[in-house]
Amino acid sequence: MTPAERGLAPGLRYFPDRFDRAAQEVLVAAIRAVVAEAPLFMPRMPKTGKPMSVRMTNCGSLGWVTDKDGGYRYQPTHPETGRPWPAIPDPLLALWDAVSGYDKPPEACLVNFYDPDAKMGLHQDRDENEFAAPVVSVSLGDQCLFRVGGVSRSDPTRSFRLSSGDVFVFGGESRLIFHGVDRIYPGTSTLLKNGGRINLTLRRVNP
Ligand code: MD3
Ligand code: FE
Repeated sequence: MTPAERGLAPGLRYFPDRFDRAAQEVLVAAIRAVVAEAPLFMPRMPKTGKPMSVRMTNCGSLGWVTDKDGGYRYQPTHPETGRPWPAIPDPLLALWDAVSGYDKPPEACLVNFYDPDAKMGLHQDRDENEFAAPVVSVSLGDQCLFRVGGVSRSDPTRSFRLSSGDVFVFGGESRLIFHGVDRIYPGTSTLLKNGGRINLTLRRVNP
């Protein structure tokens, strides 16, 4: 069932298998090059310093980071190397142009890497200064159980499986919905040599 068929909020668009296998392999190679330049780091929750189970890096002029003392934020440099983030790979810029409906390019591409036991709790993405731009998400590797709700935490949620190559666009009334990743299904893709899942999210931070 598609998100629309499940009655999901307007503004959410789903492009199953937007990237075919060959295009997924090109993306993975590009992301490996990003990770070589900007190593995955372990994000920590504000105040408690509790590590998240997802490892992260970024490309683009800004990257999303979080640590105990600084909290959630976007910054132009890697938190450990201090170097600028690498450029966003061309196929992702082309995807943004094709599906975002927004006239300026994305500033940030957050790269989330999930081991088989990683997950991400229900949350909103609200660290950006521009909510008129959508968030565009690309899934690569193992399938996951993705959950989306409404704009209030207490709104009912629905779950569905995301597969490698799938693209979601969260715009309009869906831009501030709660969402999370409840589990990874190990061994459901041969794309990544050592398994796991990569999620890429393209974001416009400033209007
Ligand atoms: C709905 N990532 O990085 S992607 C995140 O699969 C994040 O790694 C998840 O949530 C992942 O913040 C989910 C789907 C997604 C991303 C951003 C959204 C859904 C969204 C922003 C607004 C609404
Ligand atoms: Fe999110």
